[in-house]
Amino acid sequence: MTESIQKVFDNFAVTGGRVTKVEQCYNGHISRTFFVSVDEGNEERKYVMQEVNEYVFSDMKTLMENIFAVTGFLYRKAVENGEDPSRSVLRFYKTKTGELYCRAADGKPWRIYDYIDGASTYNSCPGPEFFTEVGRSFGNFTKKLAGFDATKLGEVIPNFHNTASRYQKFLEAVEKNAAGRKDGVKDEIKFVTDRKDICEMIVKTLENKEIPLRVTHNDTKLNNILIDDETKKGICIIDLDTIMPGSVLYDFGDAIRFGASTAAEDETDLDKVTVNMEMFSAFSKGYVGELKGFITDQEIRLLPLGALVITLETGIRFLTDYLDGDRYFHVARENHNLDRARNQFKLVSEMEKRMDEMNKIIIGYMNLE
Ligand code: GN1
Ligand code: MG
Repeated sequence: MTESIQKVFDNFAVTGGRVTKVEQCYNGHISRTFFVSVDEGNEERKYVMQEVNEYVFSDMKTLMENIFAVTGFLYRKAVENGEDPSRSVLRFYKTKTGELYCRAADGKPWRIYDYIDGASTYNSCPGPEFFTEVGRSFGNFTKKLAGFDATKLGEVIPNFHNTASRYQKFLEAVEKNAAGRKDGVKDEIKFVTDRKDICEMIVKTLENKEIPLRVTHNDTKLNNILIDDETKKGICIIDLDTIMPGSVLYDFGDAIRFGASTAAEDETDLDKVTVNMEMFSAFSKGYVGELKGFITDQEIRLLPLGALVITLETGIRFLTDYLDGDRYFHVARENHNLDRARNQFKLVSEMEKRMDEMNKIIIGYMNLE
């Protein structure tokens, strides 16, 4: 591994040196991520190197142009605000020939950025205060991006959070039955088709301009934020691949789907899967607190719907991929995508029971001065 990573590393316009250690990070479901230590002569430095999944990101050029544009914008903003950009913005490097990524000998695309020391990602939430801070950080990210010119962004994955179109693609996958798995998932298919209306709710409110499109992150899982090890503050938002015009409902919703669930996304004991309302409230406090007065009241009112819709959408995506034969999300075991889908559907049912309670919590934060 070290040798092949070294070859890729040597393409980039970094100080350069000998790769001494490579650790794989298994958090993401899409790309392959490695923490790479390099002996640069007088110092040891660490980088993050990623092999991007081109099945998911078919337009590498646009993807990387987006990332350089967004990180450049955030860098300038951090400097203006007197923040240290080396800890609050990912710093990507071009190749020695000025390209935004390079290709390894096997043709796969790679990119590199500085590793930020003294900070960690989390796959489960240690406590409510921590989750309030995560909510504040994601809210703040949306705020910062408000000044970013959305016309500079290419749509890397068209209709990424268009839940109605996800529903249609799901029906096509059922029809196609590419992996011959349809008969084993009749109950799950029914769970989805029973909720066709829910899939259309946010799309409609965006279409009729009840809520606006904003530049959003679109993948606000808890493990896409770096938390400072000492201060426990959110310092840097990572995984910038899906920054596109979207809705705060999805960003809020995805953070709840992952961070306020009482179990991991692929937990198979469904009795363990529900929404932790204390966590829901904690995140809402940070998110609404940061964005109140900045986003519209209607957006705030609809945030709980975001949690429900994105959880359903994510379940639909896992089930679609299961039906397609596991082509999109990395799987580590048999039926992994099906386990994930069932888990998300259980969470949807739990959220459905608590919509009133969630709405009340949100209204409470909305009215706080
Ligand atoms: C993927 O790459 P990762 O693991 O942060 C996916 C998200 C899903 C998530 C489900 C580009 O995110 O949309 O919500 O898995 N990213 C893409 O865990 O499809
Ligand atoms: Mg990620």
